[in-house]
Amino acid sequence: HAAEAQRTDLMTITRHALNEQGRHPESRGDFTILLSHIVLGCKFVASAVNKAGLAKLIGLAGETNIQGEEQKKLDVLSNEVFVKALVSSGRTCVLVSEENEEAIFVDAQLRGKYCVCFDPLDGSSNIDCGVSIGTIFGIYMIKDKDNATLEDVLQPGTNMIAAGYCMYGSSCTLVLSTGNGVNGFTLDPSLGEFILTHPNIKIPNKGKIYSVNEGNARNWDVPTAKFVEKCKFPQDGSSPKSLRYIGSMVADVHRTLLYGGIFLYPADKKSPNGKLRVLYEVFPMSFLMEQAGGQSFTGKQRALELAPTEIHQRSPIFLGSYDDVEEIKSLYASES
Ligand code: AFP
Repeated sequence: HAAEAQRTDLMTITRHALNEQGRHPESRGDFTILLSHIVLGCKFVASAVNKAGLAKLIGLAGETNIQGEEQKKLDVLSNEVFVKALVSSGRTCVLVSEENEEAIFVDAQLRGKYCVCFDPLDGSSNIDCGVSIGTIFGIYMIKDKDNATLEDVLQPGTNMIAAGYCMYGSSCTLVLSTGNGVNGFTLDPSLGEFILTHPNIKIPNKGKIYSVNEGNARNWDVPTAKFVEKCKFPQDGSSPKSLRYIGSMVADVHRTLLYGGIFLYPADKKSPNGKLRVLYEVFPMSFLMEQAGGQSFTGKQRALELAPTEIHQRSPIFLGSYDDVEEIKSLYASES
């Protein structure tokens, strides 16, 4: 249709959230407001990341230190923007950030019903070479606003009501689930709006890609080693899988979600719990994978059923296409 060449009916992320709200007649728009504050944080980081290279070369306002310190600053800056945006939304109660050792309890007069666990700038070791990085977030409902405790953020991932990530890559994409499938929105820089570009994302049942830091191979356990061996030397007549590993979880998971395959950060002898953090890496990504028709497994159980006891706890993780995760599950099952 020639008439479709220029789209005029734009589904912004706010419009989408308002539509979703229609499914919950009791809702008063609190989630939409919370989301708009998260989106503000993402737009800020997107713009700051774009300028990061320039800041280093020519020094942007106030940034006189050219010893590579703006990299650290970008983490810290992004965190401050997110914390302030979340608190000022008036819709949050407990916040957990990768950047803060302790959980943040919002002052009583600004308290709302949501708890947000987030990593404001994940994969930050990739900033200096311009590789994709991202923000990850998971959202819970508070049990009792007047008695907020750490228990409110130490819930199993199955209690999450929404999760998402924003990838700062060749384009800026925000992927979100509120428990009703997964949708992807791309930032139109000329409008400053996230527009629905990837409606109802479903991960292929089986993929041709595996994604892992193979430099850790000598410390892997037997099921992980067997699995990767099978990716390279399949015994069932199928073609070997391709290896893709960026080292930036958002980018590796985003590719896995769109193209299919498996992403793994397993346990190894040196790191018995792997590297990735349960609250703001493992849970949100597992929630999105399941909502897209894939699976997520820790080596012992369904990842979302983990019951965390510490806010910065780590867990091994295998997530992606349903059939590919099924294979690693059966390798662990035959091991025990
Ligand atoms: P950085 O923030 O230090 O770059 O770590 C990124 C990360 O937490 C995650 O985004 C990657 O998936 C993972 O670490 C990569 O870890 P390895 O460098 O050990 O492969």
